[in-house]
Amino acid sequence: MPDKKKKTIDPAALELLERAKELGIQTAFDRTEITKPCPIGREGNCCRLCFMGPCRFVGKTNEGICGASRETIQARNLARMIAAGTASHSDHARSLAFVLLAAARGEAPDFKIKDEPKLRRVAAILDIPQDGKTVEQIAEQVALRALEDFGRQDGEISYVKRAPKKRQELWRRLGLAPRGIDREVVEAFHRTHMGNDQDPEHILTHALAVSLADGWGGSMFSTDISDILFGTPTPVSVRANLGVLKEDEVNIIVHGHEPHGAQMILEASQDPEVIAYAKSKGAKGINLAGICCTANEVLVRQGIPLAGNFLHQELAILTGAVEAMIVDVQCIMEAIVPLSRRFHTKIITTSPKAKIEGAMHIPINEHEALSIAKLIVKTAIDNYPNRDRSKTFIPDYTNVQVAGFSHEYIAYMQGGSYRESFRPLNDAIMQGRIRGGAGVVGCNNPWVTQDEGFVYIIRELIKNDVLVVTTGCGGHACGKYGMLTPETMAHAGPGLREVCQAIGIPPVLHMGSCVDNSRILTVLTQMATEGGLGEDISDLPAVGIAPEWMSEKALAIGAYFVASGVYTIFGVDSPVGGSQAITKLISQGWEEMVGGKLEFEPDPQKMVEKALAHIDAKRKALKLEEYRPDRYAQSQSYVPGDAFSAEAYKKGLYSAKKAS
Ligand code: SF4
Ligand code: MSK
Repeated sequence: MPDKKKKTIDPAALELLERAKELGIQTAFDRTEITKPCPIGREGNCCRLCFMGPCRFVGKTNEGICGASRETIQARNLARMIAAGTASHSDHARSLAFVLLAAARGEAPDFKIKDEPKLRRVAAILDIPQDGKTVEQIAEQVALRALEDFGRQDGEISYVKRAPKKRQELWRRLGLAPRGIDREVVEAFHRTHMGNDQDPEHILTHALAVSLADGWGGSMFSTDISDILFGTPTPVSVRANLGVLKEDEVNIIVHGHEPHGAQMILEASQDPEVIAYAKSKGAKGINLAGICCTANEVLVRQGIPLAGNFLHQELAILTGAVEAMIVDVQCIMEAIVPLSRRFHTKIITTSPKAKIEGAMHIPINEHEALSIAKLIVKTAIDNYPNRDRSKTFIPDYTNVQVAGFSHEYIAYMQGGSYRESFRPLNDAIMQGRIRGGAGVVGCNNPWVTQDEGFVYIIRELIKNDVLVVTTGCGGHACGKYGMLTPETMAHAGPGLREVCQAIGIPPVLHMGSCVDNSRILTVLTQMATEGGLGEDISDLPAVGIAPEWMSEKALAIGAYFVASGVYTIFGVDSPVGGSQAITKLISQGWEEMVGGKLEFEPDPQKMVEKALAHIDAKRKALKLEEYRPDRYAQSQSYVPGDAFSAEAYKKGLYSAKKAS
């Protein structure tokens, strides 16, 4: 198990964990210490795929009762995790496709096409004729085309053609181009049933195809349809951390992943009649904040403040100041329901796919979404008088963040609507001003110190002139410590800082939720096709890092980055640590096949070293100017670097400032 020195670096979390101790309440941080995960299963050495087992591969045992080898069961376990992650992202996309379809047909009156230009761009990619069609007719065709890609039985999913040409050809040659999203997921579960596919390499090659059905299928459709319905993100300035909760307002937290319910909750909370109702109960107003990726969805589009990342969900309830936590799907801990009973918080589940025993269940459907959302918000308001002020403790920490860098905005910021392109970014990399790029993304995991990996790795990367993009709970981590502000450029290397100064951006760009990792695929494709950096994603000096991963979705994301040609490093521990052969297959083996590889490295310092070595090797292969850290060292910083200061690091506060 990783050697963890402290639970979190977040001062707000530390204060609430202290409070939990005083109240005799356990959180995931404590349960990690109490629960003893099975060390055999943790490193992938357990098979429970049939009832002759479970078969545990310990000591000299190298085969299960059916004779399955250690490598076969390791491959099956990993493939199943990737398939489950793909299913989750993709089913999220399916929900959105149905919302878009209902909106287009006038069956969901509360949802509108907010971003018509995006709709038209997506329709053009899908070869949907637009002449003489109304916006609604085009939207209907886009929704139907997305749904077709779920049920497609042969051929390939529509967005394969969005990848660089060379990559498409490679996928077709290797049989990796996904035929249909559901088909690839179902086949993964079929192949890994007892007594079926028993060649580890064959199983894991299909796992790559499954993951591509996520990245270039489900996730990419999620991003596109959310943009069409709710707007393509552009930068917004938002406050982050638990200090965003208010003493004198009804605090409502949205948590989970899907945006459409949260969007309706937001609209309901802004309704003058609903606000008046809140005032009639003694509150000054309604304060909406978010956790996990539902937060990201409303943060990057509507500037809704962030209460925290994955490990903050219990802490938010511990403040005693949350009237309702409204949850949809994914990453919701069952523990929040018993915890909520210690306070007055109501947990309200809103997805027909996810109920929690003891929680209120008020499913939101697209046909009468706003009226249901108003009912939910009024339920929270009715709970406001039940808040026990003697139990309320809101840690006074927030920080400013700028989020909302969609791939469209990244192109726009490099030239405006007059000449938007990726040319300036590519040129900066070719000249060595920017050494390379990194996506530092993913979850929190209580097995490692919350946020520490993100902060350390990103600080080191930008210091070494690596431009960073982030999503998911990684984005939240950056936001809490002030790393998403333009001032952070003061801590970047001189070359990267010059580019940030020229464009006016932070060196760390928050691109959205977990499904928005698909935006990173689009950025990488645009860089690969702009010219000067090779012809394929695998040619780029770029890496992916998930320092604190925990979910199956993270593995699906990692796998689709690898299959797209990206060197991807995961922290914490390896789920295939029990087999050297599988560890080698997904690193060296996959690199030979698709140009990307997956490695597990728990030490953040080593992750940085590996990332920089890879970036430099790719620069060399492209025959780019050698990266010289001293070359731009004379460039001046006119930015004070207040929010993300070295002093704050020394104090261990990581610059999380008191809201006051
Ligand atoms: Fe054991 Fe084979 Fe059944 Fe797995 S499939 S539990 S290895 S008998
Ligand atoms: S919410 S999948 S903990 S990033 Fe997307 Fe965060 Fe990971 Fe869930």
